[in-house]
Amino acid sequence: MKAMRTLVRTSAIALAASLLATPALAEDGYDLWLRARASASTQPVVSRLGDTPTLRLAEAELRRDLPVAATLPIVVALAGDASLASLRLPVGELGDEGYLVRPVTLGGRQTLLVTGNTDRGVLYGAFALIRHASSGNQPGAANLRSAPKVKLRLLNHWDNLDGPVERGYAGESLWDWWTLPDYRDPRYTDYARANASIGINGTVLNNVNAKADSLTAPYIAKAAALADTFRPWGIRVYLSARFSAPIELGGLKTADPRDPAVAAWWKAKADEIYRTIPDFGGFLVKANSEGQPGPRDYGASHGDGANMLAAAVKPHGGIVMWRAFVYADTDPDDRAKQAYTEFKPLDGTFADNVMVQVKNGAIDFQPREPFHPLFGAMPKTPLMMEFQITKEYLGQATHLAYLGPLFTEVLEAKTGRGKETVASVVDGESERHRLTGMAGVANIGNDRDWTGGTFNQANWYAFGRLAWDPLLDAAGIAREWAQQTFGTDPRIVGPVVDMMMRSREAVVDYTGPFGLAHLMATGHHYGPGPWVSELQRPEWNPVYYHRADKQGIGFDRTRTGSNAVAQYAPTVAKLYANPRTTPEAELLWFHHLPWNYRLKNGETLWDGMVHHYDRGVSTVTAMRREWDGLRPMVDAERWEKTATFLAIQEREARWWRDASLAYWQSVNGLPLPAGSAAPEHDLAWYKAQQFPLAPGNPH
Ligand code: GCW
Repeated sequence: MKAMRTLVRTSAIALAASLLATPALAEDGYDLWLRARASASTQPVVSRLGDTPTLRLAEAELRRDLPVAATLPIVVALAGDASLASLRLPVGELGDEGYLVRPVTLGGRQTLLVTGNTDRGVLYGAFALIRHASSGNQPGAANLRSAPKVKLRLLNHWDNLDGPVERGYAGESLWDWWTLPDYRDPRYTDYARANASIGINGTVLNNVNAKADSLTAPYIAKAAALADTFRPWGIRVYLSARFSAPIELGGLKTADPRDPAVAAWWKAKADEIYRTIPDFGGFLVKANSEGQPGPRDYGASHGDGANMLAAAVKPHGGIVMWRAFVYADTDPDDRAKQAYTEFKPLDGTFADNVMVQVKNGAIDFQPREPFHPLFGAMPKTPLMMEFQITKEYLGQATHLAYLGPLFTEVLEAKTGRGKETVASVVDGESERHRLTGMAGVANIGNDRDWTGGTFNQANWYAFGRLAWDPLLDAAGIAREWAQQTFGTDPRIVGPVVDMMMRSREAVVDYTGPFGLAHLMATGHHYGPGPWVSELQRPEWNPVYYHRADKQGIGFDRTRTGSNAVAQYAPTVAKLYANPRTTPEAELLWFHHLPWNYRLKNGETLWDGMVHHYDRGVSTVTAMRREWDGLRPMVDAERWEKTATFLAIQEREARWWRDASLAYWQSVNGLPLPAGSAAPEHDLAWYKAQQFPLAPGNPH
């Protein structure tokens, strides 16, 4: 008995101690950047004029999540509400998604008004005010006004219908297609809310490597259940369409877009979808790329294919996003040139509800690529930007790489046509296109923290913010994310932003400096494989991209090589044609240079490369140290996971460096510069590493 009592008492003490040590809320990252909550003492007074599901959400968000006491009562209302008429608010330029938040006198009372021309605008205004307050500002004095510069701000999920996510590193698909449409996981709502908070207004539910099944009646009903859940949050659903579906589902002999029976099948399919999902957004298509079917199978063009589908959704207001990510196994030309060669001649031939979706660079989401030459080259066609949020080639979920600088570097690039930048092509300013869009390949799965690690959440966040306004700067976005994610104390925000802003360049440095690309191991794309040369198609092999030999390294894309530089506007092409005027960060993307080529700082190319690899590793070491210093200020759970991931990253940065240097040395026979350590193992050891079960790799 006594023993029992002692036991009870000891466990009570242990329990009390553990309660003291454990924060009241589980700090598992589920709340993303939406961690702010109003407390009893800060609970704002919020009222609402008008009644729609979306207005109610705006009201509820503010009531629950405004973290700082608002000195004024808050009113959410549509700008067209009769009681606001006398205020003559400047809402004309807000369009149908913009918002205005400002103090006004309403019915003789000072109030903080959150308004927009539509309820979606009001909801974005509510989130903007919460963001403003969670970043340490006084809500009472808020004067916020913004309208999205880009119309379609979409996530692309590469989710397969049976669960796995292609290039996904955060668990399985969020969508449980099996239990849909009956069971609507509450998490679908949390997903929509997180997206709405950063302005994302559409989502493509299934993989671009699509199965026709997603277009069958049961799957349309499942997609409709998601659409119903997302709708109040201003989010529409889209589907990836498999081009050969008329054969697979419709029993037709062909999917030739010029065949009237094929066009009729798609039209009937679109009608069926819109009967179930009246605000369905449209189709995303990967055609004639990496084994996917498409119009080229029948000698028809990408334009024929896109326009036929566009005609099917047009009566319902839908659109087609046709991907330009094509390269043919029959084409021996430089892979970097093929999308431009295929699509540029089609400029002006697309229907007005088609967008051509172009990856940020001409190869494939590498740690660094020059901007895609199609941006600026198809003025008559609205081009949609495709970024990859999931870090397929940048260390996947474990390596910390904040993609803000990667995204903005591309958006800020000048196309060489007057003042035009990639951002001004994408946001439509350049050619005044009505349709504009930005897509991000999602990094979301059913992991508790959504993205497989706290810092990966920042990439989802940054994508949303840049899709809203492509001119925002990466450091500013990092700061507001850090403030909302870890609190506003400058002693944590400063180091976190510093780590983030160095992180992507570190990955470039330890995986492939000076514009080297596509050096990853086969299939999973995780670790180094610069030696790989035996794959069936030349452009699948890293040796195709780096072309290293005893004399030098790099891909000659000038006139003496593939002449890919000629795909850029003349002023840009001229810069890229000469190694002296090519930015050194992109040097070996455009030039094959001798190992003893002199860099601007006087070093040889080889020594410079080694120093970049060294710097990549030492930056990760420094990031680790910075994070160690934050231990007392971050909750244990999130701190621990990031600390462990940084340890993995440091080890693997060294692996990347050592494996790469061992290989380059086997090619050039050069010694390492003084002070640089020899690789830990010999080349054979690195070559022997195999990871057949790495995640995200389609089988
Ligand atoms: O990034 C590459 C990936 C493929 C992907 C393809 C694409 C969906 O390795 O997994 O397929 O590009 O963008 O279509």
